[in-house]
Amino acid sequence: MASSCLSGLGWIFGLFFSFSFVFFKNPDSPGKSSANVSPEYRTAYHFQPAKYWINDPNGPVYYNGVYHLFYQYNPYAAVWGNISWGHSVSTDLVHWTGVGLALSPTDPYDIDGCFSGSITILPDNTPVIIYTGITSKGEQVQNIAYPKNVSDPYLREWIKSDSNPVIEAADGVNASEFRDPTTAWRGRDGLWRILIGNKVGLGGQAILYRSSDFVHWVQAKEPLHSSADRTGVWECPDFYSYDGKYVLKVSLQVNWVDHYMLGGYDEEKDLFEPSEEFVGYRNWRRYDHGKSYASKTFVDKLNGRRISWAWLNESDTVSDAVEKGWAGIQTTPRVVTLDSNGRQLVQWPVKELESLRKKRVQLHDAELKTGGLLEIKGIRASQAKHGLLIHAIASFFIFWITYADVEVEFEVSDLDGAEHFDPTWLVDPQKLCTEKGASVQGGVGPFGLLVLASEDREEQTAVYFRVFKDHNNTYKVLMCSDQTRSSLRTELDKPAYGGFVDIDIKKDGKISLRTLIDHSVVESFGGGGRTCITARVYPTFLAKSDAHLYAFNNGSTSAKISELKAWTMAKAHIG
Ligand code: DQQ
Repeated sequence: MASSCLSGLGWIFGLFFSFSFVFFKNPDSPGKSSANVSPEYRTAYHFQPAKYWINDPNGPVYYNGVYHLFYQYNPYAAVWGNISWGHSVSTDLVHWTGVGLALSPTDPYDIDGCFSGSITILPDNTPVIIYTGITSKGEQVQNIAYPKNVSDPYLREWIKSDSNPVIEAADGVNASEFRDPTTAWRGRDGLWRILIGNKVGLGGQAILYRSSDFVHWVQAKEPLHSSADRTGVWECPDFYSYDGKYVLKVSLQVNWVDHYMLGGYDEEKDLFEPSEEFVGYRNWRRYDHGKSYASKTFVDKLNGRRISWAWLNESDTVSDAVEKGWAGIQTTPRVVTLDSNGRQLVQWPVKELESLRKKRVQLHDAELKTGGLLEIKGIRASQAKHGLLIHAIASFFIFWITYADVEVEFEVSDLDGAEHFDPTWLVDPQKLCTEKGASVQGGVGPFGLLVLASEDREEQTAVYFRVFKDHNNTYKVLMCSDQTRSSLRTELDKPAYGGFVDIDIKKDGKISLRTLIDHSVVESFGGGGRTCITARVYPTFLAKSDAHLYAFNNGSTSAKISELKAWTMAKAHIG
């Protein structure tokens, strides 16, 4: 509330001084805290409930005109525990209303937690939840629940089945790592199939079960897929297809990353076979190279698209979470498609999010020379720094960038100066981003954005690209999201995330970046969503003053912003 009042005041202030853009919040104003627990860190449009802890998205579904998002929730504290299913509903995927708990740990088969699971809509149009319950012995079993009243548009109350648990781990199956059932699909034989994530040896597997009635389940002889690589348990499996190409996603605690394989599915044998380039855990791709985990997709029947959510964990400390009274948020809902080259998935925020876009700043053909730094704000044509040349500008003179949506296209016509590429770098792009930070001069790049930056840029999150040339004269594009300078606080988790972007920079000459900035979130999509990197950041200055946004180039070759559009965002109703 305080922040929206201040934002209104800022507008008036900005209108008055027509060319000044930054407006300051009074550091002493009520409700503003300089402490680590400022309300400024709560998100404006990334989903989080009104209070307390959340983790995995569960059972997302579109049903009778309403989107439902369930999530792992602690209804008593801002730390993991008492795991229940929170439940919020929406008609547009942007504004959300909490409708209470769908599942609570009340029965012998889930008394120690209602863990993750999914929803399937049965042929008679009844939605059914299948989820993992933790028994008092710590065993993981699978349970089902139905809406108490399917004519309640919000499906507020859920009744657990008398048949629970409907699946218990068979002899020889590790019952303490046996969880997170998928949405079911039906085979040609009419039987339902689900997958359950499991650990086997040091590796993992997706165990397949079949059922004719959703209550009685029989384990298939073979898992849908398994790996002896040291992946540990496969959490939150997800399995779906695009025109005959199948995706198997698993969430791995070994690195807290969602990995996926593309491949084929033999429906007769119920076996998934990864394509050659996805064989071996090291060759699995990542949904997101940052802090994003336990994702789950669903089919939005209304718009014929597949949408994914994922949990964004904290980078702040547990004691701060307790003091703030909340921890954990969700990514924006992202449409997931298969790239036209068939080699990878592409993710993009749902178009509904654009309804929050307000004031826009736009730039065309702005050249970023070596060392160039351009502040994105209400810009005057004379504003040039460090060799920066602005050919054309458009403008609003006030811009609120604590929560914003930025789309930019960088053009690089001269690739001759690209640094030499060492193929071993493919193994660990995060290490490469750590070594080659935004201020380390390169050949082509680093160029990109500095977001959530303080006025003196002591605090900044750099989202940027570097282009390398390998011995075959082909080019590799690295994307980084560097948190190392995101906050002056040292106790935060502040890695420099990285991933390669699968585009042909020589042919295209361009690379796009979209970054969703939301108080303590920087969610970035490189190359049209081919590479996604999400970060949680807690700059100290945000408690007292507003954020700045810059474009920069620290390469020895010029880059151009062919187009930049940045919108301030309205606050969504979330909770
Ligand atoms: N979170 C749930 C589990 C799942 C894990 C527990 C993944 O069901 O395996 O809160 O984050």
